[in-house]
Amino acid sequence: MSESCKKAYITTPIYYVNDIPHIGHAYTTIIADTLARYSRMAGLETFFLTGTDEHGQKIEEAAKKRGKSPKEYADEISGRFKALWDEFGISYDRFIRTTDEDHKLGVQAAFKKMYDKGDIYKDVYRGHYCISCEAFFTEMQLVDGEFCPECGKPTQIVEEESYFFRLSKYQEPLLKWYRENEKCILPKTRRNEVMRFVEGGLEDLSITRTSFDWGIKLPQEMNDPKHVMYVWLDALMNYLTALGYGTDEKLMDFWPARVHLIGKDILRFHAVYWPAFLMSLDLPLPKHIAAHGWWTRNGEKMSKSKGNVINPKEVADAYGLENFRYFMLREVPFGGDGDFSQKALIDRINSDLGNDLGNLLNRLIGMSSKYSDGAVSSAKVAELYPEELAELHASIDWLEPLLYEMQLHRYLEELWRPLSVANKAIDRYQPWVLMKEGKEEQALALLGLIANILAKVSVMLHPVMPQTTQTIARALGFTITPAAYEDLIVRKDLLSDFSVEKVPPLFPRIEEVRMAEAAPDVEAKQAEPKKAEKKAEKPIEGLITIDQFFETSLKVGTVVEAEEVPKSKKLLLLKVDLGEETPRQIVAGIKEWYAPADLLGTQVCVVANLKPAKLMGMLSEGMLLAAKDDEGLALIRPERPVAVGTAIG
Ligand code: ME8
Repeated sequence: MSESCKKAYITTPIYYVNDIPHIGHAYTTIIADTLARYSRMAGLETFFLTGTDEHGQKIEEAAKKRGKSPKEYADEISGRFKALWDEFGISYDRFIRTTDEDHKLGVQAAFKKMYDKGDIYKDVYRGHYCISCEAFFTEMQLVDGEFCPECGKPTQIVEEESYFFRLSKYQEPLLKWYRENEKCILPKTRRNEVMRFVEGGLEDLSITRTSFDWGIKLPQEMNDPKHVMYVWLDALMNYLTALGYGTDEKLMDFWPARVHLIGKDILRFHAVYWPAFLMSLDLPLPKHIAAHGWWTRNGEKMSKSKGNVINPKEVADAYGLENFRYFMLREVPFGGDGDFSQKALIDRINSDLGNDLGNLLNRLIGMSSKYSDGAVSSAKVAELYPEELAELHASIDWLEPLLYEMQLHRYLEELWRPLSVANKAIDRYQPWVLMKEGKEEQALALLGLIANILAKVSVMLHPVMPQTTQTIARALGFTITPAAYEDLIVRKDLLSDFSVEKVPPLFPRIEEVRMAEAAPDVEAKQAEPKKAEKKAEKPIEGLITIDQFFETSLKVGTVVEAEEVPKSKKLLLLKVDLGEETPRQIVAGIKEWYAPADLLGTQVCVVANLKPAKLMGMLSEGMLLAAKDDEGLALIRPERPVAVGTAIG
């Protein structure tokens, strides 16, 4: 682990209990879980915190609507978050609730400390308040003089006695912190945004309310019982109280946090208010505040009223929890917004996971059982395949910094490079040919290379797909542990000799969408049809559904053998490697346009699930895709070489 400290404290936001968990919450939590798992595997003492944010007017009102007390209501929704994270195997060390007793005491202790220091004073507040966002806005920030710039709901003018935090005092220290710590806010573009905001001037912040009850009271010795704390002061403090701040401080040596993971919606609170509170408490500032982008569905914000909220459990049940984890991290560059699409998820499962990773393992299992009765050795790998091994280790060296910069999609992209090295090595050296030619040592060392690639990729993929990677490791005779990380990744050792254990296919191909599409969007239907919809007045005939399309399995393969069919003017007999145990035999009517020698080693696109047929007495197990015009026939080929067996779609 290159970041020096031996402890890592990783947090998610604590989620409001006025909403049920959806894929946005799951996204943040899964990223944080991945970082925590990596950090533990890399030998760091790790503390991973998540939880729920339960005070404030919004929750008080939501509870009232349901005829419940705020606490009863908070218990119910908080329980749902916790149950989901437990079901998802989220490896949190504490699930904090802002209604926890030690949290309340810690917040009061912090308030007292800031007050004694002179950073909190009493005055009268008059401002525009949005209940939904629990935030005040200036006249200038309001939309049309009334509506909240964040959520669009009407704001209220609130005038009340309030305690204020001297935020203005921290304007310069904050700017200094941003300037001196290039990576304090990630992605870096967000740091610029925050700096512009702070340079615009900071006003003191109202941090107590008298207009509602459901919150933490001021410390008793302040003798001012009508005030409760502003929810954001209460909520942000969870990052400290979870470590025992103000009560039993035995975990405080985890502070400062390695990373506060958040969505971009709450950046201002974390990147401006929070460090200012910490400075006031004389505590060090977090190393990183990392803000990811927003998940939408069909380009729209998800909301309960639109009925388009995606339930993460439904996705996990339909497509597999770990596949879903991989997809979320791989699909969208960290910081950018992403639109959830089942088609994109299916593509990632079938292509990245099924073809690139799963097939490679199947090929190793198949070939090793055929050539060496399952025995695999690393003994000759370094000597016979030094370039491939160097490429593998070069990719791995890149990975950790990518993780620390929250470039999770690039981390996974880079991690797939060694898989492509392995798939290409098989195509290039063709172990079945080596075996035929009696070059057994080379063939078996190639299997050793593939096993080591799979092993190291599994270790680095482990934090994202904890169980699947243990299954791969089991097939390769080891278990993923911090010790295995140390050996295979840090010391770059190779696997000890082992006998391959056959495991069932890890990523069975998914042919069709498995979840119902979003319920009709009532609001959108009532709105003006969009331009694109207007254009599509005349329906295109013969349309098929995505399910129908996926009924055809199209794959890329490499021609490994080609010869003419005797006595036929039209036919060539081909063997095409589709990443399966043995190449497919395909009889293709392309002899008029292609000579066998031109085809050898080139890639073609194959209909892979066609019923086998006999042509001139020869079995044909697929069909090549081609286009024919006046000038003749042209085979359809990928624009660049891709791994054999890659699905087209
Ligand atoms: O803001 N896409 O809680 P919250 C991506 N209690 N991420 C999303 C998302 C989406 N569509 N929707 C929600 C609060 N999130 C406060 C936090 S912390 C001291 C207090 C995720 O329930 C994302 O992480 O509104 C976002 O920042 C968080 O949920 C907001 O959760």
